[in-house]
Amino acid sequence: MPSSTSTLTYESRSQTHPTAAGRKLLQIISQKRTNLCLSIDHTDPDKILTLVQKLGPKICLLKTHIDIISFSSTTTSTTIKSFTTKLQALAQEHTFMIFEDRKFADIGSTVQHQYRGGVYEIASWADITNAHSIPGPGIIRGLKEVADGIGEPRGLLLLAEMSSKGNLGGGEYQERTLAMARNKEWRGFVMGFIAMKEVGGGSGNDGEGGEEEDFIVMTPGVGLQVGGDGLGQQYRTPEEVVGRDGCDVVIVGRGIVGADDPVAVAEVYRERSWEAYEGRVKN
Ligand code: 6AU
Repeated sequence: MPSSTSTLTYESRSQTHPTAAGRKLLQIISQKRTNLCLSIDHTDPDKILTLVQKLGPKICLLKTHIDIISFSSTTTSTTIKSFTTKLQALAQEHTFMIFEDRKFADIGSTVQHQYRGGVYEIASWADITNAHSIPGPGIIRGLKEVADGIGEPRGLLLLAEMSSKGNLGGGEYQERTLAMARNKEWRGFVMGFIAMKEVGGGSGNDGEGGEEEDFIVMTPGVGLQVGGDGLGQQYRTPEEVVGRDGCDVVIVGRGIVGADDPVAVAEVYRERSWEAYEGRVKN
């Protein structure tokens, strides 16, 4: 019987994770005692930088949607490059990684341009990005070729299931996404999944050699109470997501960004998500 990754500590996984980005993230999680990813879904670049400066100590990962930011509306000479350079400096200062939530979904050749080039040059500043598995393995191969040319650890998450009501993921789609992720060709690149519960994991599940397989599961749709947003988003609590369903990193956007006191609320999310993890690995 394969053992479950969700019973292992972040610290032990940080020694053995097959991707460099995954090892770095698991080390940060373990050292800072935070499995909280902040989804900074703001459109004003200056507000983002101010908020990230305050929230940096609470998080292991900052998730961006670079294409929702209104760079043209700023009065400063902020360019995209100087903005992403500032984010990288904040990541260095507060020890967190950056995840651009680009959700690539095209053929390998097209995503290479989208990842490397355009106005955002995502591969140059984002440690982690994500992709849909719908186009087939060529999307992973294309992204990996770009990542390999960067010279810094780069990790990819595949979307196995979404948090939104009626999404087509999960079930057989998730199984096929997992099978795609297991290909040895990208063992050092595909670090995990966006999913709603633990995916894969354990010894004897790697397809070859018998080493432990370890996919980091990051989960959006997390709130302090169960609920929704009227546009299909569905919220579950940190206890359900981390404690019961074995996910590793909680992704929280509006629950923190829209709060009157984002720092105090982020601490509640951090504490509850961390305690849910501690309870899980003790059992
Ligand atoms: O906490 P929220 O609802 O304000 O924000 C959730 C964030 C948003 C979504 O684009 C993203 O998480 N997201 C994702 C990701 C991270 O890939 C997948 C998904 O299934 N649901 C989801 O909400 O920035």
